[in-house]
Amino acid sequence: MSQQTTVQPRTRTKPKTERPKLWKVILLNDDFTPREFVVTVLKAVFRMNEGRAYAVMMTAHQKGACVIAVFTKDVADTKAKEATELGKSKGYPLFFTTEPEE
Ligand code: TYC
Repeated sequence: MSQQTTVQPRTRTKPKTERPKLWKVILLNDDFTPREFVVTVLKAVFRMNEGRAYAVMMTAHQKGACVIAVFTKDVADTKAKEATELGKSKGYPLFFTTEPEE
């Protein structure tokens, strides 16, 4: 008794997964928020150490804005909102915004 086996051509079953687009969180300068408060918010919300937080704050202070980090859209929006709210709760106009990476 002979057996026949048919070899099926391999077909791709694994769908290609697109990488989610990343979003930048950007810190904007203003004339009122105290420098030390900006540093505190960067440390609390973005888990930066003192040196990194100070450098980012000074870049925004001198250049008008500074990219802080990139995240998925949800995380970027949540962190930007949380950080902006911390300023608002103290009456400061501190503002964090988001934009998609190219
Ligand atoms: N420019 C503010 C001041 O001189 C400090 C500051 C820095 C505020 C960075 C916001 O994103 C900022 N007190």
